[in-house]
Amino acid sequence: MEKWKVRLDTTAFTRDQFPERDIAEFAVAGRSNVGKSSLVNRLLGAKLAHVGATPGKTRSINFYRVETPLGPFMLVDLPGYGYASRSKKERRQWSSLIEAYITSREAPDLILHLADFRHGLTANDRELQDWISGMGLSMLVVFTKGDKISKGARKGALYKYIQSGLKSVDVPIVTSAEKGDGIAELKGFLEGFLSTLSGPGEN
Ligand SMILES: Nc1nc2c(ncn2[C@@H]2O[C@H](COP(=O)(O)OP(=O)(O)OP(=O)(O)O)[C@@H](O)[C@H]2O)c(=O)[nH]1
Ligand SMILES: [Mg+2]
Repeated sequence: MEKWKVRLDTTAFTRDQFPERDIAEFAVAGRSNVGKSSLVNRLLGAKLAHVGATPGKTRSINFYRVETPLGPFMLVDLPGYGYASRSKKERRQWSSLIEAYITSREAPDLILHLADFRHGLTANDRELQDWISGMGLSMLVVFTKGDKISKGARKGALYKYIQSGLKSVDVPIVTSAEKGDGIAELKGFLEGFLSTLSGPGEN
């Protein structure tokens, strides 16, 4: 697999700062602290996104432009949801920014829905899944922090989560941003997905 070339394209705090939607776009969504920015860094092979030990690290929407042998795409790191101890006003601002991102311009081609492999999908995650799928958008569930579960127990845990019902265009990928597990698989999936997208505006 060839290396991807990446750069931070745009940091948006308001809807008028979103870049034009002229290439494929994949967004990374999930609860606060689930490991979105860590996965973005690991996937892109660069320490571009800020990672934090306390939830609520990423407050802006960050657009990373990625060049691959199959064409360019934008990888979008979203702020996390479900962090209860923020003020109500702040939580509203976040969800309205994310809603604006999804609805005010052409929606992303795929949403990577990240969930902590130790917990599976929470009530908040299910709300997100219902909302996204209700709009007819595609999601791939990606489990994070896979290193926290012993290798022998991973298959069983994955099976249990699939059984409990989740919306995903393919079998969820179990990753570890820390150890690198599942990263090549996710890269391969995204390249495959990219190659299925076509039409005016793409590439
Ligand atoms: N063990 C382990 N820890 C991880 C992994 N990925 C992320 N973390 C840790 O989880 C914490 C949160 O990581 P972030 O990448 O900042 O999470 P985020 O989802 O971007 O968080 P917000 O921006 O606040 O929504 C950090 O302390 C990371 O070091 C992983 O694969 N394994
Ligand atoms: Mg983050």
